[in-house]
Amino acid sequence: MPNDIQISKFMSLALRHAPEEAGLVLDENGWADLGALCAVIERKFSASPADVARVVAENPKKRFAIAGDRIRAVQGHSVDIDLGLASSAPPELLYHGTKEEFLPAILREGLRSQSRQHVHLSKDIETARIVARRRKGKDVILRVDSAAMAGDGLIFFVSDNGVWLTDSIPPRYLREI
Ligand code: HQG
Repeated sequence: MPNDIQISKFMSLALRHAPEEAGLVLDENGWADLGALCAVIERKFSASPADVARVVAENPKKRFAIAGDRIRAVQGHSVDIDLGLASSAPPELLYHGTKEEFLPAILREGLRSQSRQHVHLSKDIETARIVARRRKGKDVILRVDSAAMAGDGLIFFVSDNGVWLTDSIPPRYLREI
């Protein structure tokens, strides 16, 4: 029985960051050939296309989308693709989970997308805590005044799996909670 978490991590790597490591090419919207991905996963993990379909369907964060014979990651990319999302009006407040060690820089220069295409924001504090806990150190949760940002003309997107995305966030919209 292949390990679904290992397969999911490999799919995230291939579909978000390093498609060349899986011999894949992403189109301008981030789509890859599903058959080609399945072939790589079959070789690497002895997992079948049905296993890949299960990993996609049962992924707890719904990280991947299949459309016909194509597959893509729905957010989290570092490669330069356009998800083609329409901008959306955000809720009044959004949240960002991070670590205490990053706080001085964040309060000085704002939230930056770092290696990814967007800053990732959570719709509630609990989700932000889960994001923060991925790294070692003391958790910090920032409240984002998304209503004020939208009022100032800054643009938000929401991915198919409910992650809010924006380009960057100046410090004046951030408050530690
Ligand atoms: C920090 C996971 C210093 C930022 C999660 C974060 C998310 C700064 C780190 C998704 C900074 C970047 C993304 C600044 C931001 N100075 N540090 N100016 N601005 N940072 O992984 O939000 O499981 O790129 O706070 O659930 O942690 O992969 O972003 O700590 O949705 O699907 O720089 O990844 O989703 O780290 O996580 P990341 P993130 P998946």
